[in-house]
Amino acid sequence: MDGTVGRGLLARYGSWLPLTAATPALSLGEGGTPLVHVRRLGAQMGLRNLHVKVEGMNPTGSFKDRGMVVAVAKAIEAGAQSVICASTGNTSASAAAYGAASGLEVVVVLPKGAIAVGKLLQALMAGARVVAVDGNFDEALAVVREMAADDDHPTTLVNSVNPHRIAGQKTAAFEICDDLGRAPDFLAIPVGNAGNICAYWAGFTEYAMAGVVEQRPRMIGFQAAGAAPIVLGHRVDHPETIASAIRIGNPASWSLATAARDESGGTIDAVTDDEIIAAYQDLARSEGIFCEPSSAASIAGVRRMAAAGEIEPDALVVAVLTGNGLKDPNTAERSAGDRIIESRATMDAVRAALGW
Ligand code: AN7
Repeated sequence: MDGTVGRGLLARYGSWLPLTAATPALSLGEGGTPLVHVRRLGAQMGLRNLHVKVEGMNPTGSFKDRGMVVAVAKAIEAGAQSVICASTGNTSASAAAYGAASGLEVVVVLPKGAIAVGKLLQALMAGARVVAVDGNFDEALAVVREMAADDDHPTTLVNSVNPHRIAGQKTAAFEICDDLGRAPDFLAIPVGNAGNICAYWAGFTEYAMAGVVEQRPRMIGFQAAGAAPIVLGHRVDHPETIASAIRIGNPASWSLATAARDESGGTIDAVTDDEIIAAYQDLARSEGIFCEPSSAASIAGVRRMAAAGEIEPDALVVAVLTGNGLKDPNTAERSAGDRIIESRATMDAVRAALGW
């Protein structure tokens, strides 16, 4: 331990971040998330070295906190009093929390009725001003970009088009290399607005340039089949998937993401909702790790590639689990099924109900 673990990313990775003497020491304890070797799930896929990076362990339950701590700290440094974002849920939960901790006005613009309930409640509980628009995420992002560009009412945009978000999120790649003592062979990641895949690639590249690691991984990104613009090669006007966090039809970081894919010798592919839900259930049942549906896209993709022989059994694979399953109780309820056994409150009755 270097003495800064547990004090957040600005302290732990400050020398790799765009900080100055005037950047406030903001932290909710983000980063330092577990890298778990998932042996049982790996064995089911024929992979001996499958690991998951459990980003749902961040303070607001997703990887967004890594980018948000930097974006909000830099906004404060620049004198901002207000931040704004569009979101499929996690960005808004994170902006709301870091904004609350900093005394900023937070405005979040959300696609109405399309946000997992936990994420919406996180934003509301933290006191964010929530605007639900009758459009999808891509339309909401267009609105907040316009608002942030207009000087009439100054506010700082904290979506991943803000470069400080990407700077913060690259620290997850550093942590993976620090934990493994090298870079993995494959880095599997869900792709929505496509900021995170670029952030990881930037992190691996910086570590390689500095000689901390020798190689960089192949980046393998996965979109949901109903919201797969990068795979299809064209915008999707009406994206649809059960994985609401990645229901995005026109990713802001599209060209950077394809550059990361190509430079790394990787791929960006689509996985179906059925594959996503199967991976979501298998992670929970085989490993006790409860991620949100969108996060499971990375595992669904790894499973597909392993079955096709595109990932060798001994490859060192890290799949990023971007968010916590508790955020989306409605999807969990539908996936868990009606599995509660009712019984009278006696030992004999409970034993009988169990068939013991
Ligand atoms: C759990 O919160 O876009 O490809 O507005 O919440 O960097 O967009 C969330 C995205 C993956 C995709 N997994 O990451 C938002 C938002 C989870 C997410 C992604 C998101 P990007």
